[in-house]
Amino acid sequence: MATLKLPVFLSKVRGPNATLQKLLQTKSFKNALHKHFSSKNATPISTTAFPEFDSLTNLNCHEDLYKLSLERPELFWGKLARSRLKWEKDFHTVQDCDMTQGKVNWFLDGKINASVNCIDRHLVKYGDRIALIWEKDEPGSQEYITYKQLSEMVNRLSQTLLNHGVIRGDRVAIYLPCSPIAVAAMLACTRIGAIHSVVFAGFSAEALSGRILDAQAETVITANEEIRGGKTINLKKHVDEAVAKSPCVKRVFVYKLIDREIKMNKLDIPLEKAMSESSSKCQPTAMDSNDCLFMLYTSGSTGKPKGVAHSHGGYLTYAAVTFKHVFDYNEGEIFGCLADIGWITGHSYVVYGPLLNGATTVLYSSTPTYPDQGRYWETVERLKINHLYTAPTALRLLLKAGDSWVTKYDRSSLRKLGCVGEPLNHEAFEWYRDVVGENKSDVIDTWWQTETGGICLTPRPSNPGAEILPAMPMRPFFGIDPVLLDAEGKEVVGDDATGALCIRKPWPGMAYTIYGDHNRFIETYYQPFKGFYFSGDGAHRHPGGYYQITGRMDDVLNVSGHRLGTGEIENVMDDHPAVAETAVVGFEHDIKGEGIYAYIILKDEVTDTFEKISKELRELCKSRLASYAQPDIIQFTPGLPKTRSGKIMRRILRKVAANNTDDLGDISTLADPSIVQEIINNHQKII
Ligand code: 6R9
Repeated sequence: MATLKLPVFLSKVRGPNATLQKLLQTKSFKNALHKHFSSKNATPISTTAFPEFDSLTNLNCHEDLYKLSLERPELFWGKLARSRLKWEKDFHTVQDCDMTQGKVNWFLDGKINASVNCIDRHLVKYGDRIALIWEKDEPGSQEYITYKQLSEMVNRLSQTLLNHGVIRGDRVAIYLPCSPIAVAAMLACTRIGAIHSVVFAGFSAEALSGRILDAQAETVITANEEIRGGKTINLKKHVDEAVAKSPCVKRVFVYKLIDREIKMNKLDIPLEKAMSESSSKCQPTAMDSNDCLFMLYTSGSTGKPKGVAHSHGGYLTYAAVTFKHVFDYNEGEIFGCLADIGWITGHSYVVYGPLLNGATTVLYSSTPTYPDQGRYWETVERLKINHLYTAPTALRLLLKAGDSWVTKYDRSSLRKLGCVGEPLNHEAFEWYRDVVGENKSDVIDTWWQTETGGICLTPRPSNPGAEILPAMPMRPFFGIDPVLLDAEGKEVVGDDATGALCIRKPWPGMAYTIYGDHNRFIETYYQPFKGFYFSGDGAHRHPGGYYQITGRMDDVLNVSGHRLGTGEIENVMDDHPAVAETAVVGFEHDIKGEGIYAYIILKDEVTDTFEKISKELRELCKSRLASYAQPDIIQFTPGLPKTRSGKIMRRILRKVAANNTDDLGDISTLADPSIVQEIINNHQKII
């Protein structure tokens, strides 16, 4: 077999990370570690959490069950898949995966339908239970949808799809905001075996048509308009533009989310009318466990977006089990994942995870700051949310607004505070825990990806008294065997190690291909480190075996031969009292190879001069990290170029830092493209 060339950025993974080591010497880390080691390490397993394993008498603690999940995956996942899901036909083999070839097959020969699992099987006992709470843009205008009502919507919609010629295996693009009709559209596809491809409704027409074309989708489901943050957004206009560039489209279902007439085109079908004319009963199609359930394009901050594809049995099992045990969800609780359904977080923890567990899930379709910065907390009080799951970027934004926005609302319903999407810095972690949660709720930093299907690292998977250390996802979920590898592909061992974060053993939530490009799937995830799934992230393993994400491997800087995670520098500067948010990139430096360029957003009320704050920031980096970790250039900016899912598009920051702004590439997926020009203008002032 030919030797494979490692991607260029992997050459940066070498040796222990000196900077991170220094960070570990800080007081807050030492205190946390001390607390951890002075407490009991093994934690008793909650016996009610896993009735499937009652008969196994040798399971005494969480660690025993984790060990079982790795050593006997057939037993572990086989039992859970059978007891947590309803199968039309039982599977004969739990898995047939080969990590050396990127071959993924789960629950072979099993037949299953996702909508039956999310809805039908709850109807007899829980038909009148609230399935969805639609938190609309105006506070107080929420709508409640029961499982019975959702069932009728899904049946009529799936029958509508069939009536108009959509068949099993067809790709259906869904361009809708987080709303009951969007959830119904996803589940209607699954009922008839069509593959949904949800495209975030904030994406441009160009981004939408790129995804429609890649999937060769013949059907689009959209709405006339939506209102978000008090502003009306004309979704149909984007769809019209996209469809004009996508000859594969044969039909466009248009739902009237806002009561206003719009111009209908030749391919358009009014969805309400079509649904009212369709039967309220639609026979579900039994799908093969390894048929495609959905595809979802990754954020596309680099290269052409990838249509990450998930299959039925594996994904559904993993979504159901992680939802229940990561958040320790109890029947009757209200789960408030504030992500949009356009992202994997919305798929797994707004739609599939909650509905598979018969939970009540919130569909949040406003912004974090509409009508003011208290919106999240007012929503928690009004809806009595028990589990809140959001992103660090939102937390940092709200932290900046001040505590009074939080404390004026009653948050006593909150039991778990989850977080996902990027590293949760210490300041945001502490604020979430102490101010939002009043020190009464667990803060759960969860690490996972579109490709992993569900949460892989999480502090407390049904593991009651387990210690939670600040700002890291810590422990692997059941069945997840994380490994750190160096540039040569050698495992970095020990409890104080840094490397490329890979996963050694198959787990049910893993994606099985990139739609239409299986080679790219293998090249991206399975070739960099033969025999392992490569996440693209770096991680540090702390004493106790706890994982902390150091950031994307492609965001690692090499300054004077020292490796520095941009996230590490950002974390330190985020702690400065005047700073709201930071982003660090590398730029070509004559002497050091790579220099550090820091973009800083200050809090609103700051009165100190830029000079004074710059000096303090450099001092902070020097004292907390190392002398070489001080930014060479600091640019104060009113905002950062963020994708609509809140990820900073560092590619743009790198180009501005390199003074190379002629070709910034596609910026249409940014939440606010105008910020780019402001950053360029400020940059010119700095030089
Ligand atoms: C679920 C989701 C995946 C990338 C991932 C990593 C970053 C996610 C994180 C985190 C640090 C966490 N990421 N969770 N980084 N700590 N808890 O976000 O999926 O949109 O595919 O992004 O997000 O870099 O590789 P996705």
